[in-house]
Amino acid sequence: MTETVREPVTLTPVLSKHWSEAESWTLESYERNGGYQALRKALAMTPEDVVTTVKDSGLRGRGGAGFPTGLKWSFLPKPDGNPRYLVVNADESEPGTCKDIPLMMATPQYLIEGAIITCHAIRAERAFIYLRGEVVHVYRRLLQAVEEARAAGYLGENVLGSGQNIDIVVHAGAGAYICGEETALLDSLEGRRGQPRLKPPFPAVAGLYARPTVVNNVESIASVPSIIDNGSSWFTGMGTAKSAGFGFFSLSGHVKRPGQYEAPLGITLRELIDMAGGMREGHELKFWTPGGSSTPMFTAEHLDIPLDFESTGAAGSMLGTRALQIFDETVCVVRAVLRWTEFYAHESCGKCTPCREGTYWLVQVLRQLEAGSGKPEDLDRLLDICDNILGRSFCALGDGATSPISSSIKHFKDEYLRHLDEGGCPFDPVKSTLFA
Ligand code: L3W
Ligand code: SF4
Repeated sequence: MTETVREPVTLTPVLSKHWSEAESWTLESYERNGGYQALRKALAMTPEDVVTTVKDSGLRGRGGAGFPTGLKWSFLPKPDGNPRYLVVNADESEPGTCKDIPLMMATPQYLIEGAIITCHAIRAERAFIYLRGEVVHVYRRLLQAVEEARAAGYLGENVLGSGQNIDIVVHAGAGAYICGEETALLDSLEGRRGQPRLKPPFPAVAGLYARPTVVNNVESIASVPSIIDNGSSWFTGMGTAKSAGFGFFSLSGHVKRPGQYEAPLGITLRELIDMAGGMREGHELKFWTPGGSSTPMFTAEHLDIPLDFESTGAAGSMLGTRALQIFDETVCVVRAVLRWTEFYAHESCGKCTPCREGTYWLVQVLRQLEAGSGKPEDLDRLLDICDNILGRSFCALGDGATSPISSSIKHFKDEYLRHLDEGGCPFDPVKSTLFA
């Protein structure tokens, strides 16, 4: 059998290409680097042709679920003269996820231009950017970026003389993880308490104010100008057959150079760790998340899994937001899982019983186990509670809360039992800090 030789993977800086330039966030800098040429090109195309280009590019949602972006746009019913909306999900909150905020801070015009092109494609006159409330610096940056785009004629009435009116509203939420779930986000945007809605109907049919609405992640929309500029085959030339293009891989934790690595989908963690200068000196990889804590954890055995939607799924996890949290051998996996589970219990919106009650009890059992005062049967109890949450919750938050627990018990059962044998945590928390 002949072995397929893989081309060496290199970084593909597109959205991050100009991050190191002075004042990269200004419209002047963006235009100097070719910004808003894609909008001119898109406005000369029919909305249907823009949708087809994005469909052909194979762009899939960069917010975690990987739904095909152009297909989602094509689900909108035919225009009937009533409003329809674009809503950009900028409520970045998944533990470890830190790609949208740097993008909005460094080059917000990618998002603004992408949103205007998307409005043209779906025949919407208004886009909302729903931002996490705590990040006041990003809010200010977006307000400034929208203002600059409006003053230059890219937003407002008669955009670039096209006869179309398109505007953007930046809305800061109150800081709740659940408002990153698209229907809870819509409720929050409408002024209600953010809690998920029953689907269907999907937002594409009945979204904001019950009107057809496209909800897309920041990175998905920011990728649109480059696809229009360079064509769909440029995008499909990167990545894998079913996971096309490039994306941010956010490395955090115990690597020498944590940060954003923009690379083709299908790159492996081994390649990314090499790019990040390796693990911190004298330490080795113990466990990692491919896409935030809601994605089942991997170990050193999974270093060569291509980070694309299909391969991560086949290996028992999911690509998620490509938030690669890297932990070395100094970290107690039980402690990390307890910390994530406390987060889910705190952020559970309380609408459904399996998640509201289940995440509370998961924390109680994990606290006992981590302190060494639990019992061996607590492991089965944890799995049993997970069983009662997974697939029985109203939204993905409940399912996500079970991922770190079930995957850590699968890979590190002995470490849970060691806490019981030793009557406490065998790890020194100081050694796991980045400075130890
Ligand atoms: C019309 C249909 N639209 C699906 C749309 C749907 C949505 C998109 C994906 O969860 C995951 C979650 C997190 N007609 C449709 C349709 N759609 N069928 O497609 O839908 P879905 O339900 O698969 O995903 P979701 O509810 O959006 C997202 C995981 O991503 N995650 C990410 C978290 C990210 C953050 C963040 O900080 N950015 O919170 C991490 O793993 O667990 O599984 O638009 O309407 N027939
Ligand atoms: Fe709310 Fe959790 Fe139920 Fe989602 S799963 S609706 S966050 S209680």
